[in-house]
Amino acid sequence: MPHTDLVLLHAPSVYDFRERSIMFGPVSDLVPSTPIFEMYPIGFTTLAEYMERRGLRVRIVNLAMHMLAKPRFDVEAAIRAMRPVAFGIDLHWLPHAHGAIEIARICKRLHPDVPVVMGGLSASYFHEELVRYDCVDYVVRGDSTEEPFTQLLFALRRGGSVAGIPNLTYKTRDGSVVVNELSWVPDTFDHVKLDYSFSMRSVIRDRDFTSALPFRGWLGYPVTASLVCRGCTKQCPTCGGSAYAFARHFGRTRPAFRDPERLVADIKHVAKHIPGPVFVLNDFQQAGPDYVEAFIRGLQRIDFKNPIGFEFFTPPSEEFCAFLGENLNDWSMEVSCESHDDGVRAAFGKHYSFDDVAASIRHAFKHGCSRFDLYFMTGIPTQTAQSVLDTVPAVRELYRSVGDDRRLLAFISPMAPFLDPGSMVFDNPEAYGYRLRARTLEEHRQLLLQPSWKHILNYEPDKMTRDELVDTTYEAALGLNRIKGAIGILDEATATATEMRIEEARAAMRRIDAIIEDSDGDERERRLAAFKREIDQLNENTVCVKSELQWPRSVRPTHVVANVHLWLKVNAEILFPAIRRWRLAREEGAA
Ligand code: B12
Ligand code: SF4
Repeated sequence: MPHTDLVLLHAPSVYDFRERSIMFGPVSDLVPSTPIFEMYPIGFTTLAEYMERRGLRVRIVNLAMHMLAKPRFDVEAAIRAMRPVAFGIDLHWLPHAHGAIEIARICKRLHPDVPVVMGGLSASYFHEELVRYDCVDYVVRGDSTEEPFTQLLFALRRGGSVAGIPNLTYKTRDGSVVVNELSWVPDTFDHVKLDYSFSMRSVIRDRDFTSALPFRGWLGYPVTASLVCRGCTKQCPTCGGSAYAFARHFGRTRPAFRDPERLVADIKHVAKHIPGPVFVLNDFQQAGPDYVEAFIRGLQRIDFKNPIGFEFFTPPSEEFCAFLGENLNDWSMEVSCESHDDGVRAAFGKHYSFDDVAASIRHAFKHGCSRFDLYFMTGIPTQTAQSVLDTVPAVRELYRSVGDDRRLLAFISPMAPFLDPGSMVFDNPEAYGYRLRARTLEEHRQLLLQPSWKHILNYEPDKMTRDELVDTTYEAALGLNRIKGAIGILDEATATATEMRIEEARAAMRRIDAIIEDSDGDERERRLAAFKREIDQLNENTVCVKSELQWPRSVRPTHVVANVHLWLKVNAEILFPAIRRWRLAREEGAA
């Protein structure tokens, strides 16, 4: 391996998931990952490309993906073979609390002299607790760590002081914790590249395809995400990425938007190389009408052909849908309305009616929207078990009101495994009708090892028990599955298979409860272990199948040409490093 300054490691959510019997449940059914959350933060690519422009050498190794892909993949052997200046491990999503710390422990044990650096939103929230673990040397806080982390790496390389590095939490030799100011919080999102070029080049350069894969199954469904901003203008009370959470814990008082022309260029670059749909996250309407105009006209100018999907925080108006229809070829949208009940939705901080949702769906379809994904959630403030069950007839009625249009896809899933740290509810649970089952990082680590998602949940709402939450989530999912089967969105075989899986998952949850009730210690472990194969099969695709989330794609000859061209360029850079230096200097000048 050539000299590497930084190896960025992404851990599975639970390190030894291959040995443990844990019924993770439908925690990741509505994202592309499996329940071990193998997707690494997009920020790995912004960190890597920013650092490479400054002359550092960075490698991303997706350990979670390797462990999924090869049941015998030897994590320790892989880490032992690495010799970077520092290891970086993300603890961005709290569900990685177990895996991330176990990987840090392995790094420290095998390479006691190599510093371990952690970061991400959860690491930032729990920074003082995290840095006290023996295996962690530094935490770089905040939503934008490219510059401070680069400064840290240069300081580590030359053995210099870290006292002046912004956003850094660290331990001194005597073990005391120092918290530097969280002052590197850029106003814009323009200092980085978000066009996947680092990942594409690194596949060819490092000959490690698995590490670059964002999630299992990506090759069959190569979806990519484009990001409009860092931060959010909304105040959803359970969200650790809300305006409140950013202001209170991550030093950001307003979102940092990406220049719309850069966003268009990102999307154009992705589409040149990758045939899949592009998903634009973080509602671009937040940035105001001029941004909307510039972005959509930009997509029109490049005559964007791949399917493109947008996340919207509120149901779009007719005028807006018409504007999208006039300018785009193949567009879809996604809205999370959380509940059919206007009161529950308002308690979640979303102030629009279910009638507004229905109207927006009709407008979207009238103006050519390819599909409209509508998300519902269980476990949210003020929601009762009955309210969850009432979602089903309300959704049936909604389908009727749009003429049973098969382009509408409704989904339901639980707020799981965790209520987000840093959210308003996490900071003040009683005010929102919640009891927290874990507060500290260590408590969350321990929860992740519980045998089922009911036991892993870090909260219990006042209005329903965890048993009711689990049971009504499965019941509502059955209801939505039947509706989609009846309308013909799902073929009979798929709808029947999903129904069976939900029923089996429910039965498995009951069986786990029974094991917990009448056994403990080794006996309990033995009985759970005997059940592992079944549990593993039920852990994926419970409330729906991943293919339901997928939009169509098409490979064109231009993709093949573009990728062969890139392959040649990267290999030329390996043979002639001066070419690479010239490119990085040019990119740095353009940034
Ligand atoms: C985009 C997004 C997604 C995308 C993920 C795309 C991706 N690969 O990153 C999708 C939709 C797939 C997703 C899924 C999930 N998400 Co999400 N997501 C977001 C969102 C909307 C924006 C994040 C973003 O734009 N980041 C910008 C990118 C460029 O930066 P970054 O990746 O964060 O990385 C920077 C820093 O975090 C830090 N950093 C990251 N890693 C490391 C490592 C080191 C060593 C260092 C030093 C720094 C560092 O530095 C990076 C560079 O500056 C936020 C909400 C928000 N408003 O922020 C929620 C959010 C991050 N997601 C959240 C959650 C809970 C999830 C899920 C667990 C939900 C679920 N149960 O399925 C899954 C996990 C998926 C997985 N890992 O497999 C929570 C996290 C709360 C928490 N603290 O745990 C958030 C805050 C809000 C929410 N509820 O949605 N998510
Ligand atoms: S859940 Fe709400 S607060 Fe969180 S990122 Fe989405 S819109 Fe913003």
